[in-house]
Amino acid sequence: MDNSPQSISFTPGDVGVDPISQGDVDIETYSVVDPDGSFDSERVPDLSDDEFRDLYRWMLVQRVYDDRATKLQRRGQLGTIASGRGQEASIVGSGSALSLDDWIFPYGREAAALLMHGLPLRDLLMYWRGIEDASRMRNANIVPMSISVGAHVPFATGKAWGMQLGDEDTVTFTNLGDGATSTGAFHEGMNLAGVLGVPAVFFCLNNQYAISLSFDEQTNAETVAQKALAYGIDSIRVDGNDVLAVYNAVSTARERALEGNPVLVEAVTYRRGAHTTSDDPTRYRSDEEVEKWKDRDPLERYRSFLEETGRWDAVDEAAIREEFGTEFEEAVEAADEFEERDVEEIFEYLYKEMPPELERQLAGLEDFLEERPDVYDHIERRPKG
Ligand SMILES: Cc1ncc(C[n+]2csc(CCOP(=O)(O)OP(=O)(O)O)c2C)c(N)n1
Ligand SMILES: [Mg+2]
Repeated sequence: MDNSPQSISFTPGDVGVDPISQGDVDIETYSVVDPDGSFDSERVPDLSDDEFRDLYRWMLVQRVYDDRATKLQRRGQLGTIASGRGQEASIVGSGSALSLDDWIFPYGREAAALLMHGLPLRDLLMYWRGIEDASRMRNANIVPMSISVGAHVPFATGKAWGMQLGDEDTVTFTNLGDGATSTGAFHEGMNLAGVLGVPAVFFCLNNQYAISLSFDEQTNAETVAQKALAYGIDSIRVDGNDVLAVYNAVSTARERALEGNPVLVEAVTYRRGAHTTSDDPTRYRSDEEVEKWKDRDPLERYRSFLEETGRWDAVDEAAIREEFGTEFEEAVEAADEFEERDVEEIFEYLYKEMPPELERQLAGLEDFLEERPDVYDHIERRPKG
């Protein structure tokens, strides 16, 4: 028998089947106020003068918070801090489009949104001091921050499922970064949200970097928004430096989510500062790039809108800075007064009752500290409340 391979007469090649590619989907980036300050009056939301001014106030609060918290970290009084500089419009536009009854799943940069939903400033500072107790997120419908990138997305879907089953008139609102959209958890959570039609809004602050990895290096997708379509979820791509556009986008997404259509919102923005205080961004991006985005500053753009519409004169920028500065100092003092905790506290929060494996680890730590009291001294010197 002849064992030689059968000759194949087919000629592989392009026979004219048209694949669908990402370029076939036209994704608009929604905006209201352009970088040059001109705006589309038909898209301006129906807010009172005070509400328009409040959006500015909260953006300024975010900026002052970032500056002051960064200084506090430099003085050794915070463990680290993830600044929202450059992303104020995304943070404030989204936070103000939510109801206080909604549940926020935060990821770390959205200080102003958490404060406007009731989180005490003291607790936010204590969180960045590494005080576990602050993760209780007192006084607010906010879950602990997801430091594990993207891991909160399935939980947000699950919580939204509970809201759906309980016939509640609320949504879950998840803040996540562009990097999070490359994790498995993001895709699982989105898929399930689509299948169940839960009241969930996923808000991606596409700030162009996941630490040092640029958006282009991280994904071949041209947008984050398109990722939703694979799961039968609607999406909105919005200029994340335009506070009114973000407000409109998230308001719309929220309404749709309440009707059983989860929505992914991609806010296109830029992380102007370092990833956290432990990062040096000059090692991986150019000054020109940073300058380009400085020209798209969200506060300046919104200020020009307020000027143009006759609302700026009643904004007292110095008073806002001073008032929040005082609040910040009081919050630091209150954090300093928080009862000191032992390092063993880190074992106490995961389970209601400590399981044997954690008990074993805790005993190991205690033995180690007994042998090496010098290490305990080092731990004692860490900043805390
Ligand atoms: C599961 C997981 N992998 C890696 C890290 C380390 N890490 C912390 S933040 C970060 C990048 C996050 O980027 P992005 O989601 O774009 O959010 P951004 O910080 O830019 O706002 C990484 C990789 C982590 N915390 N969790
Ligand atoms: Mg990012």
